[in-house]
Amino acid sequence: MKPVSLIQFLIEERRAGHINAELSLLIEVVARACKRIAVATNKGALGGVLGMAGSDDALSMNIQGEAQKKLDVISNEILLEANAWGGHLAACASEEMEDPQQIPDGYPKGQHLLLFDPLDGSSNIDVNISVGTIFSVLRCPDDVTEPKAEHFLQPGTTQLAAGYVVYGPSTVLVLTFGHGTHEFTLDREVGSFILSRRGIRIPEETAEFAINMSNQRHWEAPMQRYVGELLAGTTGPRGKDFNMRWVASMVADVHRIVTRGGVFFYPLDAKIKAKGGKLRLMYEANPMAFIVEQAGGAATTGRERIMELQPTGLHQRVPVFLGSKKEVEVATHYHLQADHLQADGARD
Ligand code: FBP
Repeated sequence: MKPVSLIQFLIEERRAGHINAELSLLIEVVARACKRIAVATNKGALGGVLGMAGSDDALSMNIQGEAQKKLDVISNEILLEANAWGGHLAACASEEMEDPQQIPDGYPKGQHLLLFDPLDGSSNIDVNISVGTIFSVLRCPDDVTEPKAEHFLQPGTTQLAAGYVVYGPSTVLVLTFGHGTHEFTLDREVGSFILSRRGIRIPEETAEFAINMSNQRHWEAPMQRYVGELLAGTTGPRGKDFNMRWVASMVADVHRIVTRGGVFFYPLDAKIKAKGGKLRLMYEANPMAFIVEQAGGAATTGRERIMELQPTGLHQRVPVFLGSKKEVEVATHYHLQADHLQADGARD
């Protein structure tokens, strides 16, 4: 079969009326920026891109209060620069910046808002484990010329596009416009993303789960129960054995699920309760939920569908349960059931 490049695929999506020319250009620009990030990550120590940003006595901190890695800053700058002049954006927002970035004066503005986590899985950069970029695209409200944070606070169901790129043994882009989820692999010789899987389906059943087990004692009771049953395997109520994986790069853990099924959890726990969760709604949970749902999977907070949440803050954090539908439903059911029993108990 003749290889289909990302550009060709975008033209097909435009002809099908799924996207307009401006959104097509936006995706092209983001994909090109991610190719530059792939080159930087691939260079590793030889490119002087490993380690912390800032100096030993003055580490550079991001809005999340996290010490930034050099590649966090480099990736953020590459994406900002690439998206400044194309005329397809009204503004963009990043995990690494407190407020939205306006389009510099002198450049044309577009109808779209772009949100991104420029380099997900930062804790794995220096140990050569897969990291990635995650992005989400929204429409800018018509009468807004200088978008503020509040203009980005739209539910995940209003996303026009979402995607991630994994910088691993190969560089892979996974994308949805709401008409299925598709995978492209970077052909390094040609320098183009080539369609490698169209219309991905995540199996509803799975025997593989991903969670940071070291947080177990901090989990809520329904999460303890759910994971306890997975670990009990054939000796427990689930009657089958489950295997565990945890890369600690959300993009890599989600890409494994998009590739062969599985379920991923970053639940609420006593340590992060005050923050509302670990992962960010606008540029981690919402785009991944859109991608997974379009591939036949499910994504909840353990209680609600992630994509129906009304965002309250640009850097808001939420619990994340996503992947093979059956397991997300079981884990979510255990949480809702426990809430009902607690409510009943409170009433009695
Ligand atoms: P960032 O690296 O973008 O801050 O993302 C957070 C993240 O690294 C996710 O990619 C990953 O799933 C999770 O945190 C790992 O958490 P932990 O360190 O608790 O295992």
